[in-house]
Amino acid sequence: MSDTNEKKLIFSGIQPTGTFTLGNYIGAIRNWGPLQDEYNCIYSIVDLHAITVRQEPAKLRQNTLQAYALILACGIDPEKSTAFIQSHNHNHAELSWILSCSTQFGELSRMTQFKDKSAKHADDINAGLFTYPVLMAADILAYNADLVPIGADQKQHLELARNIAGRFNQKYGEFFTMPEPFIPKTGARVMSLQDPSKKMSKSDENPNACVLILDDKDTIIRKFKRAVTDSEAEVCYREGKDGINNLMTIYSAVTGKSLEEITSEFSGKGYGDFKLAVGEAVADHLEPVRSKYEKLIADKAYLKECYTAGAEAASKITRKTLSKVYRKIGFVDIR
Ligand code: ATP
Ligand code: LTN
Repeated sequence: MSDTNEKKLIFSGIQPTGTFTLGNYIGAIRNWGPLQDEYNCIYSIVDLHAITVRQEPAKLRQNTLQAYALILACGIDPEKSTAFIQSHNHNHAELSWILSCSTQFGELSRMTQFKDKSAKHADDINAGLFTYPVLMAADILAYNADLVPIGADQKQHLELARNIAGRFNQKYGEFFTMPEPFIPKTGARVMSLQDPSKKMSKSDENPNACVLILDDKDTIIRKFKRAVTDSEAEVCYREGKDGINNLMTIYSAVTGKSLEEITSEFSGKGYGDFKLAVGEAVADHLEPVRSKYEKLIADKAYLKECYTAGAEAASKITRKTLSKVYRKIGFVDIR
């Protein structure tokens, strides 16, 4: 048996709904690259998910290419991993239909992301927004993924994917692998810089609430300087200090320093010094990503070559899954 077959399989996805935030980066994508040697990794730009909220077609196309270039800039090596655009592999949508017949209306109604997004897009509570977690389950189960690297906000969706897999296995016999979440210890939930009780999100209307990974150094420093904190002047991680806790988490994630080390580094110093240090550390950390991105986005032919090969490799795996699923369900074989 080849080495490749012994490795566990990882799948994750990210929506092309805008430039990635520092939250997406720390909570998800930056963890993807280091997994490539130890696991078989499959990463997708999930454009089918993105259209659950209204998208302007030209902008979606641009965001999808940008997102693809960004994951490569963040360290995904298309020679080591399979990196593709979700709509290029039709098997995801097909399996999603099958799995929706093993999903209960009640369990979808309990999804907090559905509640949040339907409150935010009250004029367009479409069926796709409701069934979104079934498509996410299909993304994962189509590859029989063992591990799914995600931020903490996606844990509920992953639990649902496990329930759907379990129900299918119970009905038709053991088939799908039970996927496990892979959530980072530091930075699993990066909060908004303007309202630290809310998660940092690409779709936030307030541009000062989130740092984008393509923001330049001055912009990053300015956003951190304006970050909402408390009226004390003590840099320490404590309940009730959500703003400072968030900045400490971010600083720890980009410098590797522990919370204790950060507390002693800034003891006797004010929030101004601390915010500036966080801004500088984040900007320096993101600089190589930004310059790699600039090169990649200028080379559309290379990107096309990568996502075409990625889609072929991905489809090859999922075609097999789907034909086994069809047989299990009792569909008539055409061959
Ligand atoms: P949108 O605002 O369009 O809903 P989003 O910013 O929430 O998008 P997604 O594409 O839904 O981003 O998420 C991609 C990955 O980033 C997921 O694994 C998700 O858990 C992670 N993630 C998103 N926001 C954060 C955050 N604030 N902190 C940590 N991880 C996050
Ligand atoms: N639902 C996720 C994005 C996503 C995903 C996936 C993540 C779609 N399919 C499969 C991991 C595995 C989100 O909104 N962040």
